Amino acid sequence: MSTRKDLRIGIIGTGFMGRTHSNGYSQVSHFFPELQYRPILKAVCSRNAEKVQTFADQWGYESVETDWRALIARDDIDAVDICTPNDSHAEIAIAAAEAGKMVLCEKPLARTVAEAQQMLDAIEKAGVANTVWYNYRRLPAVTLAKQLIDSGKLGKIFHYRANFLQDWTISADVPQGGTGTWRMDVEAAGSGVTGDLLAHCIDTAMWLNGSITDVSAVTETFVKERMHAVTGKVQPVGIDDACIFHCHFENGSLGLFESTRYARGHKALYTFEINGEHASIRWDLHDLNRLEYFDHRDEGIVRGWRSIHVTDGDQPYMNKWWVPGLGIGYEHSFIHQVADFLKSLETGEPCSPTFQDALETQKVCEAVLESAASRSWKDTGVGTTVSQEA
Ligand code: SOE
Repeated sequence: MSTRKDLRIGIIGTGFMGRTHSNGYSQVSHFFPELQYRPILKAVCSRNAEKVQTFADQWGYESVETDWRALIARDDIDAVDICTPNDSHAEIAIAAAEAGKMVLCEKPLARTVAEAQQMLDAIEKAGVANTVWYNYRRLPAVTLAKQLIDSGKLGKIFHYRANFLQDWTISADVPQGGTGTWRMDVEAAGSGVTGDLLAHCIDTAMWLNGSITDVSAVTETFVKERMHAVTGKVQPVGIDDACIFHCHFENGSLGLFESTRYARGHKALYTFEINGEHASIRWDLHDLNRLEYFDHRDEGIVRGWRSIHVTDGDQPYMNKWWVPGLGIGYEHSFIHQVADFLKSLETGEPCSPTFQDALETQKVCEAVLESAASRSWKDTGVGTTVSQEA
């Protein structure tokens, strides 16, 4: 007799993230057959009845809803997955937790620290399983970077450098607000590149290198007014188009981060490099199966950057896929997150990044924006504050 348990998913939102998550649920049981829990695509919700039915048919959801409150009220939903724009994350997550549902929330957790804190309070009060989709942690090369750092191979870490560069908003004709361009509207998104892109870099950085304690940032909004897709009016732009910050980590290392949507030629260039006493590593989303590693302890005549193709069975997650040497893609990070979430239900361990972890990232993002606005250093409230110790 099968001992498998169903996890009945209700997903809210049918955009880009609705698709990546749905693919994760659809694939996971094929590749992680040992897991006790199996996701069931129970219901999908979106306000547009025609669109949501098309999405349900395409992905195999059993039913549709056009009001998220109706989805949350259903007895046949165990876990609510939030794939809506950022301005509805808090309301939905809090209501879902109060209804006793597990909550999986797309990043960033919220628009502000205050919202994120309320969400965490609701989750903790309800005692429900939760996770936030900072998916890049679960690419095998990034997870391998974590293993190398934790094993002490790099030694003391001095520098952490990350970029997330895009170029899709350079034209002043790109509107703000509405489907597809809500990320340009500060009301819907909370911020620009800081919450959308740097939040990824910050999540990875704090996972790999510990807490960011204080920051000094500069932001710029290159196009000051844009047409709003909903109101049809030209309105001031409230988001940061670009952000650069430097920071201290709790372990004494220095961080340098840059993100922009104005780097012509770059569509989604997420890179990081970490320099330690003995070794360095670097990674590039455009070559996501590869981790570069330099170890000063190598014999001098062959010392140099190693290019590790992270596709072998003893490397993270890769025994689940094809055969050594064959790569995987962006979508696998979401499949891995679903697998790890399902595993966490078996073990009772949290599935990081949890709402608590994502609140820490939110604190760094908010400190970055405050620092830029006030042209001064800001403590993040995460970890021990270096500037206060000095
Ligand atoms: C923005 O273009 C975006 O889609 C982000 O919202 C995602 O989080 C990032 O992974 C890719 O870029």
